[in-house]
Amino acid sequence: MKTILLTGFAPFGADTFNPSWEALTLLPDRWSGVRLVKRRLPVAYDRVAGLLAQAVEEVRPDGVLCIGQAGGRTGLTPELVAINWKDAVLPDNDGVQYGGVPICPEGPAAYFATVPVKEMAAAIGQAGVPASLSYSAGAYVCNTTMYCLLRLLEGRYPDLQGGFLHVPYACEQVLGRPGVPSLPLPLIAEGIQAAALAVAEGLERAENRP
Ligand code: PCA
Repeated sequence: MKTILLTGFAPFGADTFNPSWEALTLLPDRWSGVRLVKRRLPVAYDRVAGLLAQAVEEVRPDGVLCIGQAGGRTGLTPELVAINWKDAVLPDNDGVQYGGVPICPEGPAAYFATVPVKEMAAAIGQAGVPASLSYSAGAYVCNTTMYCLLRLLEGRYPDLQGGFLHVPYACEQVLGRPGVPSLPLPLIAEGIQAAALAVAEGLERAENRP
């Protein structure tokens, strides 16, 4: 049985709800031969790397999929790439703000996801949930999280796959904001579940290759 570590975030900015974490609370711990372990991360540039490293060490999963909210997107979007850059007007929940600096001055310019992003987008779509591949995770805390995750895995856990999935607002977040795209939370949860299964199936296929 494959174990996938799923992380979601606390609310940030003007929001009091973050669908990335709330959707994870709707998912089972085991299903379809996959074990899902869930952790909530703070929206904090300087703390996510350490907390992720702790969680990976403790859980020893086969794959890690970090999840965050991308308000304004219309579907779930597996991220292809994380860039070595922090740049956002919005401070994080610790009050830290970066206006264009590298995450890791000695690190590479970018890391590609090692989870199968195209298969994930296809699997989410097949589950009836809007999805497409994204080529930018932005330059706020989610991008930092993805970059630090992939750097951690490359250095210490080269057999482990990692990636990031952005999810849109849940419907309850956009009440009174006509025109802002959203999806029902249970649908976001189904899409995450399909993505996690695609990661686990990809690992199994790779193992069974002659
Ligand atoms: N989304 C933010 C950080 C936390 C979250 O859920 C982002 O896209 O960077």
